Amino acid sequence: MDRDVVVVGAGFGGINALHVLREQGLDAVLLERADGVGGTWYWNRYPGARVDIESMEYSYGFSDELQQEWSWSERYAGQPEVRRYLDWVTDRLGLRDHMRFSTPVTGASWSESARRWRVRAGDSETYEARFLVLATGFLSAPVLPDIPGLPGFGGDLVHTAAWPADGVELAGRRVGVIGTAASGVQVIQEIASVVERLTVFQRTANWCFPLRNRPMDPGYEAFVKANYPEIRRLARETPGPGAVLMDGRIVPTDRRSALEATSAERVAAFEWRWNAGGVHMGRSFGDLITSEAANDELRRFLEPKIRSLVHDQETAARLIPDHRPLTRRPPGESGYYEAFNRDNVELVDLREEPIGSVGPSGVRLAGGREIGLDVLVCATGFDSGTGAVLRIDVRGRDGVGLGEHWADGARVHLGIMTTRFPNLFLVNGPQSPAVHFSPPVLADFQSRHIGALIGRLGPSGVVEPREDAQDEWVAHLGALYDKTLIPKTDSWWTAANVPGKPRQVLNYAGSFASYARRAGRALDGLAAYVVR
Ligand code: NA7
Repeated sequence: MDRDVVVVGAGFGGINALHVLREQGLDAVLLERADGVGGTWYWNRYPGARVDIESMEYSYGFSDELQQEWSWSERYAGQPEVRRYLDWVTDRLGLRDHMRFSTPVTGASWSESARRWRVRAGDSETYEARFLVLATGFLSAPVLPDIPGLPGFGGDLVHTAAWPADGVELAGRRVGVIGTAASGVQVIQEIASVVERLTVFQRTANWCFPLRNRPMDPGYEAFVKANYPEIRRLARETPGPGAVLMDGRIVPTDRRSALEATSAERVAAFEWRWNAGGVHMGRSFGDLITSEAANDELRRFLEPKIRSLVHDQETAARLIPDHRPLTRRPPGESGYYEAFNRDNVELVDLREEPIGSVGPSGVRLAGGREIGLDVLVCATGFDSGTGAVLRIDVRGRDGVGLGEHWADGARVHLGIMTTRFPNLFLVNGPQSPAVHFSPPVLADFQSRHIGALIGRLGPSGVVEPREDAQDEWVAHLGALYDKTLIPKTDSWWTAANVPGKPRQVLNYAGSFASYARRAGRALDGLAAYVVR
Protein backbone atom coordinates (compact mmCIF):
# COMPACT_ATOMS: atom_id res chain seq x y z
CA MET A 1 0.00 0.00 0.00
CA ASP A 2 1.98 2.95 -1.28
CA ARG A 3 0.84 6.47 -0.38
CA ASP A 4 2.12 10.00 -0.34
CA VAL A 5 1.55 10.36 3.39
CA VAL A 6 0.84 8.22 6.43
CA VAL A 7 -0.53 10.18 9.40
CA VAL A 8 -0.50 8.46 12.79
CA GLY A 9 -3.11 9.41 15.38
CA ALA A 10 -6.73 10.57 15.08
CA GLY A 11 -6.75 13.30 17.71
CA PHE A 12 -7.00 17.03 17.12
CA GLY A 13 -3.57 17.00 15.43
CA GLY A 14 -3.94 14.01 13.11
CA ILE A 15 -7.44 14.90 11.92
CA ASN A 16 -6.22 18.39 11.06
CA ALA A 17 -3.11 17.12 9.27
CA LEU A 18 -5.09 14.55 7.26
CA HIS A 19 -7.54 17.23 6.18
CA VAL A 20 -4.89 19.78 5.16
CA LEU A 21 -2.71 17.31 3.29
CA ARG A 22 -5.62 15.71 1.46
CA GLU A 23 -6.95 19.15 0.50
CA GLN A 24 -3.54 19.76 -1.01
CA GLY A 25 -4.10 16.77 -3.28
CA LEU A 26 -1.88 14.31 -1.46
CA ASP A 27 -2.90 10.69 -1.06
CA ALA A 28 -2.90 10.48 2.73
CA VAL A 29 -4.12 7.75 5.05
CA LEU A 30 -4.44 7.96 8.83
CA LEU A 31 -3.68 5.04 11.15
CA GLU A 32 -5.15 4.98 14.65
CA ARG A 33 -4.79 2.40 17.42
CA ALA A 34 -8.24 3.13 18.93
CA ASP A 35 -11.49 2.07 17.28
CA GLY A 36 -12.58 5.68 16.79
CA VAL A 37 -11.36 9.25 16.58
CA GLY A 38 -10.55 11.47 19.55
CA GLY A 39 -6.95 10.80 20.58
CA THR A 40 -6.64 12.23 24.08
CA TRP A 41 -10.41 12.71 24.05
CA TYR A 42 -10.93 9.06 23.18
CA TRP A 43 -8.81 7.63 25.99
CA ASN A 44 -9.40 10.03 28.89
CA ARG A 45 -12.93 8.87 29.76
CA TYR A 46 -12.52 9.24 33.49
CA PRO A 47 -15.39 10.89 35.36
CA GLY A 48 -15.06 14.67 35.22
CA ALA A 49 -12.69 14.88 32.21
CA ARG A 50 -13.22 18.21 30.49
CA VAL A 51 -11.38 20.98 28.69
CA ASP A 52 -10.16 24.02 30.56
CA ILE A 53 -9.73 26.38 27.64
CA GLU A 54 -13.23 27.52 26.60
CA SER A 55 -14.63 25.13 23.99
CA MET A 56 -15.46 27.92 21.61
CA GLU A 57 -11.72 28.51 21.51
CA TYR A 58 -10.54 24.93 21.99
CA SER A 59 -11.92 23.90 18.60
CA TYR A 60 -10.91 24.14 14.96
CA GLY A 61 -10.72 27.64 13.55
CA PHE A 62 -9.59 26.73 10.03
CA SER A 63 -13.11 26.62 8.60
CA ASP A 64 -15.68 29.25 9.37
CA GLU A 65 -18.41 26.82 8.33
CA LEU A 66 -17.32 24.34 11.00
CA GLN A 67 -17.11 26.90 13.76
CA GLN A 68 -20.47 28.41 12.84
CA GLU A 69 -22.29 25.08 12.51
CA TRP A 70 -21.21 23.39 15.72
CA SER A 71 -22.83 24.32 19.04
CA TRP A 72 -21.21 23.55 22.37
CA SER A 73 -23.58 22.78 25.23
CA GLU A 74 -21.27 24.07 27.96
CA ARG A 75 -18.64 26.74 28.31
CA TYR A 76 -16.06 24.00 29.00
CA ALA A 77 -17.10 20.80 27.23
CA GLY A 78 -16.80 17.43 28.88
CA GLN A 79 -14.90 14.57 27.25
CA PRO A 80 -17.94 12.90 25.62
CA GLU A 81 -18.89 16.13 23.88
CA VAL A 82 -15.34 16.79 22.63
CA ARG A 83 -15.35 13.27 21.20
CA ARG A 84 -18.70 13.88 19.52
CA TYR A 85 -17.29 17.08 18.04
CA LEU A 86 -14.26 15.30 16.58
CA ASP A 87 -16.53 12.56 15.18
CA TRP A 88 -18.70 15.24 13.59
CA VAL A 89 -15.69 17.07 12.10
CA THR A 90 -14.34 13.80 10.71
CA ASP A 91 -17.59 13.10 8.86
CA ARG A 92 -18.26 16.70 7.92
CA LEU A 93 -14.85 16.85 6.19
CA GLY A 94 -15.28 13.41 4.62
CA LEU A 95 -12.19 12.01 6.34
CA ARG A 96 -13.46 8.74 7.77
CA ASP A 97 -12.83 6.72 4.59
CA HIS A 98 -9.17 7.68 4.84
CA MET A 99 -8.77 6.45 8.40
CA ARG A 100 -7.87 2.94 9.54
CA PHE A 101 -8.93 2.25 13.11
CA SER A 102 -7.71 -0.47 15.49
CA THR A 103 -4.42 -0.17 13.64
CA PRO A 104 -1.63 0.49 16.13
CA VAL A 105 1.61 1.59 14.51
CA THR A 106 4.51 -0.36 16.00
CA GLY A 107 7.40 0.72 13.83
CA ALA A 108 8.51 2.86 10.93
CA SER A 109 11.79 2.79 9.05
CA TRP A 110 13.23 5.03 6.39
CA SER A 111 14.57 3.41 3.25
CA GLU A 112 17.17 5.67 1.67
CA SER A 113 17.12 3.71 -1.61
CA ALA A 114 13.32 3.86 -1.95
CA ARG A 115 13.19 7.37 -0.40
CA ARG A 116 10.20 6.19 1.52
CA TRP A 117 8.94 5.31 4.97
CA ARG A 118 7.88 1.74 5.60
CA VAL A 119 5.33 1.75 8.41
CA ARG A 120 4.41 -1.40 10.33
CA ALA A 121 0.93 -1.46 11.82
CA GLY A 122 -1.49 -3.88 13.43
CA ASP A 123 -0.56 -7.55 13.24
CA SER A 124 1.12 -7.64 9.88
CA GLU A 125 0.18 -4.63 7.79
CA THR A 126 2.77 -2.51 6.04
CA TYR A 127 2.22 0.91 4.55
CA GLU A 128 4.74 2.70 2.36
CA ALA A 129 4.71 6.46 2.11
CA ARG A 130 6.98 9.30 1.10
CA PHE A 131 6.06 11.28 4.20
CA LEU A 132 5.25 10.25 7.74
CA VAL A 133 3.37 12.53 10.15
CA LEU A 134 3.33 11.49 13.80
CA ALA A 135 0.40 13.18 15.51
CA THR A 136 0.61 10.83 18.45
CA GLY A 137 -0.07 13.38 21.17
CA PHE A 138 1.97 15.27 23.74
CA LEU A 139 0.25 13.56 26.67
CA SER A 140 -0.72 10.11 25.46
CA ALA A 141 1.81 7.69 26.93
CA PRO A 142 0.39 7.05 30.43
CA VAL A 143 2.77 6.35 33.29
CA LEU A 144 1.87 4.14 36.26
CA PRO A 145 3.72 4.82 39.50
CA ASP A 146 6.54 2.50 40.44
CA ILE A 147 5.10 1.37 43.78
CA PRO A 148 5.95 -2.08 45.17
CA GLY A 149 3.03 -4.46 44.84
CA LEU A 150 0.92 -2.24 42.57
CA PRO A 151 0.26 -4.91 39.90
CA GLY A 152 -0.96 -7.26 42.63
CA PHE A 153 -3.78 -4.94 43.73
CA GLY A 154 -6.92 -7.09 43.96
CA GLY A 155 -9.52 -4.40 43.23
CA ASP A 156 -9.96 -2.28 40.11
CA LEU A 157 -6.67 -0.62 39.14
CA VAL A 158 -7.08 2.05 36.49
CA HIS A 159 -5.11 4.95 34.97
CA THR A 160 -7.18 8.03 34.12
CA ALA A 161 -5.97 7.93 30.51
CA ALA A 162 -6.85 4.25 30.07
CA TRP A 163 -10.30 4.38 31.63
CA PRO A 164 -12.39 1.36 30.54
CA ALA A 165 -15.05 2.20 27.95
CA ASP A 166 -17.74 0.53 30.03
CA GLY A 167 -16.70 2.49 33.13
CA VAL A 168 -15.63 1.51 36.62
CA GLU A 169 -18.13 0.91 39.43
CA LEU A 170 -17.53 3.68 41.97
CA ALA A 171 -20.81 4.17 43.83
CA GLY A 172 -20.61 2.99 47.41
CA ARG A 173 -17.02 1.78 47.06
CA ARG A 174 -13.74 2.68 48.77
CA VAL A 175 -11.67 4.54 46.23
CA GLY A 176 -8.08 5.81 46.32
CA VAL A 177 -6.69 8.38 43.87
CA ILE A 178 -2.94 8.80 43.43
CA GLY A 179 -2.12 12.14 41.80
CA THR A 180 -3.46 15.64 42.35
CA ALA A 181 -2.72 17.48 39.10
CA ALA A 182 -5.16 18.35 36.28
CA SER A 183 -6.62 14.83 35.86
CA GLY A 184 -6.59 13.94 39.57
CA VAL A 185 -8.34 17.18 40.51
CA GLN A 186 -11.08 16.56 37.93
CA VAL A 187 -11.71 12.98 39.00
CA ILE A 188 -11.56 13.74 42.75
CA GLN A 189 -14.09 16.57 42.66
CA GLU A 190 -16.42 14.51 40.44
CA ILE A 191 -16.49 11.28 42.44
CA ALA A 192 -16.23 12.58 46.02
CA SER A 193 -20.00 12.62 46.48
CA VAL A 194 -20.52 9.25 44.78
CA VAL A 195 -18.07 6.96 46.51
CA GLU A 196 -18.33 5.58 50.03
CA ARG A 197 -14.83 6.70 50.99
CA LEU A 198 -12.24 8.62 49.00
CA THR A 199 -8.56 8.66 49.93
CA VAL A 200 -6.49 11.20 48.02
CA PHE A 201 -2.77 10.45 47.90
CA GLN A 202 -1.02 13.77 47.26
CA ARG A 203 2.71 14.05 46.64
CA THR A 204 2.69 17.65 45.42
CA ALA A 205 -0.14 20.13 45.88
CA ASN A 206 -1.01 22.30 42.87
CA TRP A 207 -2.40 25.81 42.56
CA CYS A 208 -5.89 25.21 41.16
CA PHE A 209 -8.04 27.93 39.60
CA PRO A 210 -11.85 27.81 39.58
CA LEU A 211 -13.24 26.97 36.16
CA ARG A 212 -16.79 28.27 36.70
CA ASN A 213 -18.25 26.09 34.01
CA ARG A 214 -21.85 26.72 33.00
CA PRO A 215 -24.32 25.79 30.27
CA MET A 216 -23.73 27.66 27.03
CA ASP A 217 -25.65 30.90 26.94
CA PRO A 218 -27.16 31.42 23.45
CA GLY A 219 -26.33 35.13 23.55
CA TYR A 220 -22.70 34.38 24.36
CA GLU A 221 -22.52 31.75 21.62
CA ALA A 222 -23.87 34.25 19.10
CA PHE A 223 -21.38 36.88 20.30
CA VAL A 224 -18.41 34.53 19.86
CA LYS A 225 -19.61 33.31 16.47
CA ALA A 226 -20.01 36.88 15.25
CA ASN A 227 -16.51 37.74 16.47
CA TYR A 228 -14.64 34.60 15.47
CA PRO A 229 -12.24 36.30 13.02
CA GLU A 230 -11.08 38.69 15.75
CA ILE A 231 -10.95 35.96 18.42
CA ARG A 232 -8.91 33.59 16.26
CA ARG A 233 -6.59 36.40 15.20
CA LEU A 234 -6.01 37.48 18.79
CA ALA A 235 -5.46 33.88 19.87
CA ARG A 236 -2.64 33.68 17.33
CA GLU A 237 -1.17 37.10 18.01
CA THR A 238 -1.51 37.55 21.76
CA PRO A 239 1.75 36.87 23.59
CA GLY A 240 1.58 33.93 25.99
CA PRO A 241 -1.06 31.22 26.00
CA GLY A 242 -3.53 31.94 23.27
CA ALA A 243 -6.83 31.89 25.13
CA VAL A 244 -8.56 35.23 24.84
CA LEU A 245 -12.15 34.50 25.90
CA MET A 246 -12.88 35.38 29.47
CA ASP A 247 -16.11 36.04 31.31
CA GLY A 248 -18.05 36.61 28.10
CA ARG A 249 -15.54 39.05 26.68
CA ILE A 250 -12.46 39.15 24.50
CA VAL A 251 -9.62 39.92 26.87
CA PRO A 252 -6.06 40.27 25.60
CA THR A 253 -3.21 39.70 28.06
CA ASP A 254 -2.31 42.70 30.21
CA ARG A 255 1.39 43.27 29.52
CA ARG A 256 1.86 45.58 32.51
CA SER A 257 4.11 44.53 35.38
CA ALA A 258 2.17 43.41 38.43
CA LEU A 259 4.50 45.64 40.41
CA GLU A 260 3.54 48.77 38.46
CA ALA A 261 -0.07 48.37 39.55
CA THR A 262 -1.17 49.62 42.94
CA SER A 263 -1.96 46.97 45.47
CA ALA A 264 -5.70 47.59 45.03
CA GLU A 265 -5.47 47.36 41.22
CA ARG A 266 -3.48 44.15 41.48
CA VAL A 267 -5.92 42.47 43.81
CA ALA A 268 -8.85 43.65 41.69
CA ALA A 269 -7.25 42.15 38.56
CA PHE A 270 -6.60 38.82 40.30
CA GLU A 271 -10.05 38.82 41.88
CA TRP A 272 -11.73 39.49 38.56
CA ARG A 273 -10.00 36.54 36.89
CA TRP A 274 -10.62 34.30 39.90
CA ASN A 275 -14.34 35.06 39.66
CA ALA A 276 -14.46 34.96 35.86
CA GLY A 277 -13.06 31.44 35.89
CA GLY A 278 -10.49 29.61 33.79
CA VAL A 279 -6.82 28.75 34.11
CA HIS A 280 -5.47 32.01 32.72
CA MET A 281 -4.59 33.87 35.88
CA GLY A 282 -1.10 34.20 34.39
CA ARG A 283 -2.45 36.65 31.87
CA SER A 284 -3.45 39.24 34.48
CA PHE A 285 -0.01 40.84 34.23
CA GLY A 286 3.01 40.50 31.98
CA ASP A 287 5.60 39.41 34.53
CA LEU A 288 3.94 36.89 36.86
CA ILE A 289 6.00 34.09 35.37
CA THR A 290 9.26 36.03 35.04
CA SER A 291 9.54 38.11 38.21
CA GLU A 292 9.79 36.51 41.64
CA ALA A 293 8.40 39.64 43.29
CA ALA A 294 5.38 39.74 40.93
CA ASN A 295 4.84 36.01 41.39
CA ASP A 296 4.95 36.47 45.19
CA GLU A 297 2.00 38.86 44.86
CA LEU A 298 -0.05 36.19 43.13
CA ARG A 299 0.87 33.65 45.80
CA ARG A 300 -0.23 36.15 48.47
CA PHE A 301 -3.60 36.39 46.72
CA LEU A 302 -4.07 32.64 46.24
CA GLU A 303 -3.14 31.27 49.66
CA PRO A 304 -6.08 32.84 51.53
CA LYS A 305 -8.43 31.59 48.81
CA ILE A 306 -7.48 27.99 49.60
CA ARG A 307 -7.66 28.64 53.33
CA SER A 308 -11.16 30.09 52.98
CA LEU A 309 -12.46 27.19 50.88
CA VAL A 310 -11.15 24.39 53.10
CA HIS A 311 -12.60 24.20 56.62
CA ASP A 312 -9.89 22.17 58.33
CA GLN A 313 -6.83 24.42 58.36
CA GLU A 314 -4.33 21.54 58.64
CA THR A 315 -5.78 20.10 55.45
CA ALA A 316 -5.74 23.57 53.86
CA ALA A 317 -2.05 23.92 54.71
CA ARG A 318 -1.33 20.61 52.98
CA LEU A 319 -3.24 21.79 49.89
CA ILE A 320 -1.12 24.95 49.60
CA PRO A 321 1.76 24.24 47.21
CA ASP A 322 5.44 24.86 47.94
CA HIS A 323 6.25 25.76 44.35
CA ARG A 324 5.50 29.10 42.73
CA PRO A 325 2.11 29.61 41.05
CA LEU A 326 2.16 29.20 37.24
CA THR A 327 5.43 27.24 37.19
CA ARG A 328 3.44 24.03 36.62
CA ARG A 329 0.29 23.40 34.63
CA PRO A 330 -2.48 24.88 36.83
CA PRO A 331 -5.49 22.55 37.16
CA GLY A 332 -8.94 24.04 36.63
CA GLU A 333 -11.23 23.10 39.50
CA SER A 334 -14.94 22.98 40.23
CA GLY A 335 -15.46 22.10 43.88
CA TYR A 336 -12.06 20.46 44.37
CA TYR A 337 -11.13 22.28 47.55
CA GLU A 338 -14.65 21.85 48.95
CA ALA A 339 -14.39 18.09 48.42
CA PHE A 340 -11.99 18.01 51.37
CA ASN A 341 -14.74 19.37 53.62
CA ARG A 342 -16.68 16.13 53.19
CA ASP A 343 -16.54 13.50 55.94
CA ASN A 344 -15.90 10.72 53.44
CA VAL A 345 -12.76 12.33 51.92
CA GLU A 346 -9.28 12.06 53.41
CA LEU A 347 -6.12 13.74 52.17
CA VAL A 348 -2.96 11.71 52.69
CA ASP A 349 0.12 13.86 52.25
CA LEU A 350 2.75 11.50 50.87
CA ARG A 351 5.53 13.78 52.04
CA GLU A 352 4.47 13.06 55.61
CA GLU A 353 3.26 9.50 55.08
CA PRO A 354 4.73 7.89 51.92
CA ILE A 355 3.14 4.82 50.38
CA GLY A 356 5.11 1.76 51.45
CA SER A 357 3.42 -0.77 49.20
CA VAL A 358 0.19 -1.81 47.58
CA GLY A 359 -1.30 -5.15 48.51
CA PRO A 360 -4.29 -7.11 47.23
CA SER A 361 -6.70 -5.23 49.49
CA GLY A 362 -5.31 -1.71 49.50
CA VAL A 363 -2.45 0.62 50.30
CA ARG A 364 -0.02 0.24 53.18
CA LEU A 365 1.63 3.51 54.20
CA ALA A 366 5.30 3.47 55.22
CA GLY A 367 4.29 4.14 58.83
CA GLY A 368 2.24 0.93 58.85
CA ARG A 369 -1.28 2.33 58.40
CA GLU A 370 -3.45 0.18 56.08
CA ILE A 371 -6.05 1.80 53.82
CA GLY A 372 -8.52 -0.73 52.39
CA LEU A 373 -9.55 0.04 48.81
CA ASP A 374 -11.89 -1.42 46.19
CA VAL A 375 -10.66 0.88 43.41
CA LEU A 376 -7.26 2.51 42.93
CA VAL A 377 -7.16 5.34 40.38
CA CYS A 378 -3.75 6.41 39.11
CA ALA A 379 -3.97 9.99 37.89
CA THR A 380 -0.21 9.83 37.62
CA GLY A 381 0.39 11.51 34.30
CA PHE A 382 2.32 10.84 31.14
CA ASP A 383 5.71 10.42 29.58
CA SER A 384 5.14 13.83 28.06
CA GLY A 385 6.19 15.10 24.67
CA THR A 386 8.48 12.29 23.59
CA GLY A 387 6.76 9.28 25.19
CA ALA A 388 4.25 8.45 22.48
CA VAL A 389 6.69 8.75 19.57
CA LEU A 390 9.37 6.77 21.37
CA ARG A 391 6.94 3.92 22.03
CA ILE A 392 7.04 3.41 18.24
CA ASP A 393 10.25 1.91 16.86
CA VAL A 394 11.12 4.75 14.48
CA ARG A 395 14.35 4.35 12.48
CA GLY A 396 15.80 7.07 10.30
CA ARG A 397 18.84 7.25 8.01
CA ASP A 398 21.42 4.47 8.53
CA GLY A 399 18.90 2.66 10.73
CA VAL A 400 19.38 5.04 13.65
CA GLY A 401 16.61 4.70 16.25
CA LEU A 402 14.82 7.77 17.52
CA GLY A 403 15.41 6.67 21.11
CA GLU A 404 19.16 6.50 20.47
CA HIS A 405 19.10 9.80 18.54
CA TRP A 406 17.40 11.48 21.49
CA ALA A 407 19.27 9.61 24.22
CA ASP A 408 20.36 12.90 25.82
CA GLY A 409 17.03 14.59 25.15
CA ALA A 410 14.84 15.39 22.17
CA ARG A 411 16.00 17.92 19.58
CA VAL A 412 13.17 18.94 17.29
CA HIS A 413 13.38 21.93 14.99
CA LEU A 414 10.23 24.04 15.50
CA GLY A 415 8.83 20.98 17.26
CA ILE A 416 8.22 19.55 13.77
CA MET A 417 11.35 17.83 12.37
CA THR A 418 14.50 16.22 13.69
CA THR A 419 17.78 15.64 11.84
CA ARG A 420 18.53 12.16 10.41
CA PHE A 421 14.80 11.44 10.06
CA PRO A 422 13.99 12.61 6.53
CA ASN A 423 10.40 13.43 5.58
CA LEU A 424 9.23 12.78 9.15
CA PHE A 425 7.01 15.42 10.75
CA LEU A 426 5.52 15.81 14.21
CA VAL A 427 2.29 17.66 15.04
CA ASN A 428 1.78 19.06 18.56
CA GLY A 429 5.06 17.38 19.45
CA PRO A 430 7.97 18.08 21.79
CA GLN A 431 9.69 21.47 21.57
CA SER A 432 6.68 23.04 19.93
CA PRO A 433 4.27 25.59 21.47
CA ALA A 434 1.74 22.76 22.15
CA VAL A 435 1.81 23.11 25.91
CA HIS A 436 1.79 26.86 26.33
CA PHE A 437 -0.67 27.40 23.52
CA SER A 438 -3.98 26.03 22.23
CA PRO A 439 -3.31 22.63 20.60
CA PRO A 440 -6.05 22.85 17.94
CA VAL A 441 -4.73 26.19 16.69
CA LEU A 442 -1.17 24.90 16.66
CA ALA A 443 -2.17 21.68 14.87
CA ASP A 444 -3.60 23.67 11.99
CA PHE A 445 -0.58 25.95 11.76
CA GLN A 446 1.87 23.03 11.80
CA SER A 447 -0.20 21.00 9.32
CA ARG A 448 -0.08 23.91 6.89
CA HIS A 449 3.65 24.41 7.49
CA ILE A 450 4.21 20.72 6.69
CA GLY A 451 1.98 21.00 3.62
CA ALA A 452 3.92 24.06 2.41
CA LEU A 453 7.24 22.31 2.93
CA ILE A 454 6.07 19.23 1.04
CA GLY A 455 4.76 21.49 -1.71
CA ARG A 456 8.24 22.96 -2.22
CA LEU A 457 10.04 19.67 -2.54
CA GLY A 458 9.02 18.67 -6.03
CA PRO A 459 7.97 15.14 -6.90
CA SER A 460 10.77 13.22 -5.18
CA GLY A 461 12.57 15.61 -2.81
CA VAL A 462 13.73 14.55 0.62
CA VAL A 463 13.96 17.06 3.45
CA GLU A 464 15.61 17.32 6.87
CA PRO A 465 16.22 20.29 9.10
CA ARG A 466 19.73 21.73 9.06
CA GLU A 467 21.71 20.74 12.12
CA ASP A 468 22.59 24.36 12.90
CA ALA A 469 18.96 25.48 12.56
CA GLN A 470 17.92 22.77 14.97
CA ASP A 471 20.70 23.65 17.44
CA GLU A 472 19.67 27.29 17.26
CA TRP A 473 16.02 26.37 17.90
CA VAL A 474 16.82 24.20 20.90
CA ALA A 475 19.08 26.92 22.36
CA HIS A 476 16.30 29.44 21.80
CA LEU A 477 13.83 27.25 23.74
CA GLY A 478 16.26 27.06 26.64
CA ALA A 479 16.87 30.82 26.59
CA LEU A 480 13.13 31.50 26.66
CA TYR A 481 12.56 29.12 29.59
CA ASP A 482 15.53 30.62 31.44
CA LYS A 483 13.77 33.99 31.42
CA THR A 484 10.91 32.40 33.37
CA LEU A 485 10.58 30.85 36.81
CA ILE A 486 9.52 27.52 35.26
CA PRO A 487 12.88 25.67 35.18
CA LYS A 488 13.16 25.82 38.98
CA THR A 489 10.06 23.63 39.42
CA ASP A 490 9.81 19.91 38.67
CA SER A 491 6.94 18.73 36.47
CA TRP A 492 6.22 17.25 33.06
CA TRP A 493 6.83 20.74 31.65
CA THR A 494 10.52 20.22 32.44
CA ALA A 495 10.49 16.48 31.70
CA ALA A 496 11.15 15.95 35.40
CA ASN A 497 8.18 13.68 36.14
CA VAL A 498 9.48 10.38 34.76
CA PRO A 499 12.37 8.71 36.59
CA GLY A 500 15.41 8.38 34.31
CA LYS A 501 14.11 10.73 31.61
CA PRO A 502 16.63 13.43 30.68
CA ARG A 503 15.49 16.73 32.18
CA GLN A 504 15.17 19.18 29.32
CA VAL A 505 13.09 21.95 27.83
CA LEU A 506 10.23 20.28 25.97
CA ASN A 507 8.17 23.39 25.30
CA TYR A 508 8.35 26.64 23.42
CA ALA A 509 7.42 29.43 25.81
CA GLY A 510 7.48 32.37 23.42
CA SER A 511 4.53 34.01 21.73
CA PHE A 512 2.78 32.26 18.91
CA ALA A 513 3.38 35.27 16.68
CA SER A 514 7.16 34.84 17.13
CA TYR A 515 6.83 31.11 16.47
CA ALA A 516 4.94 31.80 13.26
CA ARG A 517 7.61 34.30 12.17
CA ARG A 518 10.39 31.80 12.79
CA ALA A 519 8.50 29.09 10.93
CA GLY A 520 7.97 31.50 8.03
CA ARG A 521 11.68 32.35 7.91
CA ALA A 522 12.55 28.63 7.94
CA LEU A 523 10.35 28.07 4.89
CA ASP A 524 11.64 31.16 3.11
CA GLY A 525 14.03 29.78 0.50
CA LEU A 526 13.97 26.60 2.61
CA ALA A 527 16.63 28.36 4.70
CA ALA A 528 16.41 25.97 7.66
CA TYR A 529 16.34 22.77 5.61
CA VAL A 530 18.58 20.45 3.64
CA VAL A 531 16.77 19.21 0.55
CA ARG A 532 18.12 16.52 -1.71
P1 NA7 B 1 0.43 15.24 35.69
O1 NA7 B 1 0.25 16.68 35.55
O2 NA7 B 1 1.72 14.64 35.26
O3 NA7 B 1 0.15 14.83 37.22
C1 NA7 B 1 0.43 13.58 37.72
C2 NA7 B 1 0.11 13.54 39.19
O4 NA7 B 1 0.42 12.25 39.69
C3 NA7 B 1 0.91 14.54 40.01
O5 NA7 B 1 0.12 14.98 41.07
C4 NA7 B 1 2.06 13.69 40.48
O6 NA7 B 1 2.70 14.14 41.63
C5 NA7 B 1 1.36 12.39 40.76
N1 NA7 B 1 2.26 11.25 40.76
C6 NA7 B 1 2.96 10.75 39.72
N2 NA7 B 1 3.69 9.70 40.11
C7 NA7 B 1 3.45 9.53 41.42
C8 NA7 B 1 3.91 8.61 42.39
N3 NA7 B 1 4.79 7.65 42.07
N4 NA7 B 1 3.47 8.73 43.65
C9 NA7 B 1 2.59 9.71 43.95
N5 NA7 B 1 2.12 10.61 43.10
C10 NA7 B 1 2.55 10.52 41.85
O7 NA7 B 1 -0.74 14.45 34.90
P2 NA7 B 1 -2.27 14.82 34.68
O8 NA7 B 1 -2.87 13.67 33.98
O9 NA7 B 1 -2.91 15.27 35.93
O10 NA7 B 1 -2.23 16.05 33.74
C11 NA7 B 1 -1.55 15.99 32.51
C12 NA7 B 1 -2.07 17.02 31.58
O11 NA7 B 1 -3.12 16.44 30.81
C13 NA7 B 1 -2.73 18.19 32.16
O12 NA7 B 1 -1.89 19.14 32.63
C14 NA7 B 1 -3.58 18.69 31.02
O13 NA7 B 1 -2.78 19.44 30.12
C15 NA7 B 1 -4.02 17.46 30.40
P3 NA7 B 1 4.02 15.09 41.51
O14 NA7 B 1 3.47 16.42 41.11
O15 NA7 B 1 4.88 14.49 40.43
O16 NA7 B 1 4.64 15.06 42.82
